[in-house]
Amino acid sequence: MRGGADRHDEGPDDADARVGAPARSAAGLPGVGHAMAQAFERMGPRRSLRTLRLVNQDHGFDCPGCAWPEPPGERSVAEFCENGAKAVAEEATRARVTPAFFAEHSLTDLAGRSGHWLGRQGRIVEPMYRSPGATHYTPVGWDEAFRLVAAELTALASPEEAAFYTSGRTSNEAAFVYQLFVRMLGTNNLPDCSNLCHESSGTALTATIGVGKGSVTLADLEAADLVLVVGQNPGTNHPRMLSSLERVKRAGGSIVAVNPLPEAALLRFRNPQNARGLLGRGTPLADQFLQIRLGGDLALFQGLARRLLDAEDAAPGTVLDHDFIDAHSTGFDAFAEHVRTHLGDDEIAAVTGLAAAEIDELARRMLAAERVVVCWAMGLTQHAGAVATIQEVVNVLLMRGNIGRPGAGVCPVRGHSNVQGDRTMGIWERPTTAFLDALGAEFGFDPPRQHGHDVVDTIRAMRDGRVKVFLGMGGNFVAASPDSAVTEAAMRACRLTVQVSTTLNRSHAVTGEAALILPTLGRTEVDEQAGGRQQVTVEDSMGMVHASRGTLAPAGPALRSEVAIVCGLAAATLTAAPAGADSALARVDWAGLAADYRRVRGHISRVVPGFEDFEDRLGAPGGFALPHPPRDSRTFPTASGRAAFTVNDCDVPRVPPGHLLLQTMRSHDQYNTTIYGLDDRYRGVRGGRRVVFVHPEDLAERAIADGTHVDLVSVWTDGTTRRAESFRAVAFPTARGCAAAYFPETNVLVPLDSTAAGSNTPTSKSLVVRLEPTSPSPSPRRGDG
Ligand SMILES: Nc1nc2c(c(=O)[nH]1)N[C@H]1C(S)=C(S)[C@@H](COP(=O)(O)OP(=O)(O)OC[C@H]3O[C@@H](n4cnc5c(=O)[nH]c(N)nc54)[C@H](O)[C@@H]3O)O[C@H]1N2
Ligand SMILES: Nc1nc2c(c(=O)[nH]1)N[C@H]1C(S)=C(S)[C@@H](COP(=O)(O)OP(=O)(O)OC[C@H]3O[C@@H](n4cnc5c(=O)[nH]c(N)nc54)[C@H](O)[C@@H]3O)O[C@H]1N2
Ligand SMILES: [Mo]
Repeated sequence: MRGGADRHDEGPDDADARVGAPARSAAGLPGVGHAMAQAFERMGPRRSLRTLRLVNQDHGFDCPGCAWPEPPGERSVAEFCENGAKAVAEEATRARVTPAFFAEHSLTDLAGRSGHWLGRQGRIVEPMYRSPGATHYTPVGWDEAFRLVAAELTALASPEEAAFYTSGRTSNEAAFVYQLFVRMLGTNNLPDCSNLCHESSGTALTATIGVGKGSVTLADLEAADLVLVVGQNPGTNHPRMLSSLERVKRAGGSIVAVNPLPEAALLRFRNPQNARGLLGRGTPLADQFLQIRLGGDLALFQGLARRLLDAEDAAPGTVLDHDFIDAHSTGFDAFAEHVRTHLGDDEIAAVTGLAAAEIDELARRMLAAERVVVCWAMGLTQHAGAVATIQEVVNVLLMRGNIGRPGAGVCPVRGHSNVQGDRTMGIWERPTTAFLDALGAEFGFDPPRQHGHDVVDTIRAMRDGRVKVFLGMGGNFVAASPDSAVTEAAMRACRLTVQVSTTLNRSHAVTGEAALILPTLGRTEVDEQAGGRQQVTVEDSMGMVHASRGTLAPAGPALRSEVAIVCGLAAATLTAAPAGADSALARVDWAGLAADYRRVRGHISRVVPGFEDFEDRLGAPGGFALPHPPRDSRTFPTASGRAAFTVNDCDVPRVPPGHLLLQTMRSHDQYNTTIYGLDDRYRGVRGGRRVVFVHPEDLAERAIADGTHVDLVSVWTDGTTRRAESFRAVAFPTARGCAAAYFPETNVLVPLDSTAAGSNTPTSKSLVVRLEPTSPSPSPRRGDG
């Protein structure tokens, strides 16, 4: 199978990368310099300084960069990072995508452009319509746009023939009215970016501790005496987390990094928020670096669990927290029996690529630590065995009572700035009965009970003609989803696709027969409604809810807020519902909700637990914490009322001879599918993205010289292959047998059916691939970067 986003790149994006040595530390002055250069280029100096001053301040807006929490109280003037500045600049850019632009560029033209080029065209400022089969978008009024959507939705044989995607920047208020609209329409087809992201974490944590969210606060993390950072690259993706890790070190704690790549920031961090970090050598962060093979983490944690059991046998009563295990957990005996008898040392060594002595050392650190936090991100969640792996992490923490007390716990580090809040607001294809009951009681209707489609199932349903209308609340569904060729064909098979967006991306170019682009305000912009100037709210990765108020003038006068767009769509669609439909549907005052978001928050306060007195509590500096029973009172809302030890089998992909495991990851110059630039500074790559990092000995074994161009060919168990063309092989100190390349270019390689058991998340971090050289000799540019 061929095709997808990677085939159409042109211009500078396809240029050969220049490759130099990877960095040995992260941030410091270069980080500040890069942040300012990006901001000045896109926003100009005055706008940059004015805007960046307000990021993550009590009276400013929440950084659209990531979901890492803001420290309470003592915020530094610049509570943002290099990559937050890039995210702000992307939104606050002065470039505009106007109707004249769309008159000039056909859909075919746009589909031939790279993601980098599309994003750089700037902010979309008018609603645009592609009438069925048309070659170009043309301007359309808002009322007409709403009428077009309503006509398609009400013409469907069933509401199940529509799907409503959400990316994670949508505010709580917009998410709440959105899911209300969709459920009043009659479906739970609410796929979201979580399905591609931390779904495995939510699934594993709900099964074991009863809450699908992390159990630590920022204070807990900083009070830990051992922090494991597993499958995460915070130097690029959560730079403000490094300040917390630095504080862990200053307080005498230690840090262990578990990663196939020696990510620069995990090794040494120069904090740009203080003079020492700006100019000095910085703080060495990781006390131990375990260079694990892709997908080896479950075996590592089982090896660790066995060592803890052995230590308990040697000195009974000194290792395990028997009081906790007896009073608060189930399943310990079966778990211990399994760990003792399941994986042998040889298997663990083969799967992890780690020496037994390395795991011994980690076990000693665990035994010496009273308070342990494990942090993780996509390196754990995007594997076939992701849910089992995260459950094994929980097992190891439960053994010594490391959940539900200060300084200890689980810390899945979320991606999008409000992805966790969107889920709390009901953006979920598998809502709980309790949530639906509360929603139905508040609005006097009977919400649909049948579970809906997640992302992968939505693609299958569009491909098979079972879903005909797609609406994307932000994001870039086409480029972010797996199996690009399949996803693109699925999208093109729809009758109507609608994107609510800030900037241009591939999902505007690869559309259904008819398509709409509805341009929306970003987080940085003033949101003026009939009821006055509005604020919205977000929830960070640690369950803190706070307000966000935009301050910049909107990118154009025609832009509408996400809340206003949803309410407009709902008013047009639900009142047009056929006679006999539940009359409650027509009773919601959508215009009133859009006029004053306090009304939306009023509804949220009565539907979503933890939001009682929402409006009043918003005033507190730094916001308020949502309840988390395991953290707050060591109560576990599982079926048994206790935390569950689980038995997990090790399931790693079989790698045939000559093949490698490939992970698809982020460079330092991208935000998911938004490509800011073509460098990956910390990994020593400049000016190009089509690179594949491979261990020098794995290259030598294949007689592929560093710098050779190769096609990446993924092989799937059904015998199909998928190809991404022309990547420069880069000799890199990754774990043996493993390779790494950037997404979204490599999404063409991810088979739609290759997903994690239990969470259905695509296995973007473990693809079986082979390298097929396309150029006989290496190109000569190595080392000049
Ligand atoms: N600047 C910037 N910030 C972002 C984003 C962005 O694109 N740009 N994206 C946001 C989003 S939505 C998310 S979800 C997060 C993503 O944050 P990350 O999860 O840090 O992002 P990835 O680039 O996917 O990096 C995965 C890391 O896990 C490691 N890894 C891969 N496989 C394995 C494995 O099997 N075991 C172990 N132990 N490690 C492994 C990789 O080497 C890499 O260091 O970042 C958020 N923040
Ligand atoms: N191969 C591979 N694939 C992956 C991953 C991987 O590691 N490897 N990671 C996965 C992960 S973790 C995630 S979260 C997904 C991300 O999937 P998405 O969230 O769908 O993708 P993004 O690239 O973050 O979306 C960017 C677009 O969002 C729009 N946007 C930005 N801000 C706003 C806003 O405030 N409002 C609205 N309405 N629109 C806005 C802009 O138009 C922009 O082009 O990708 C997933 N895909
Ligand atoms: Mo994500």
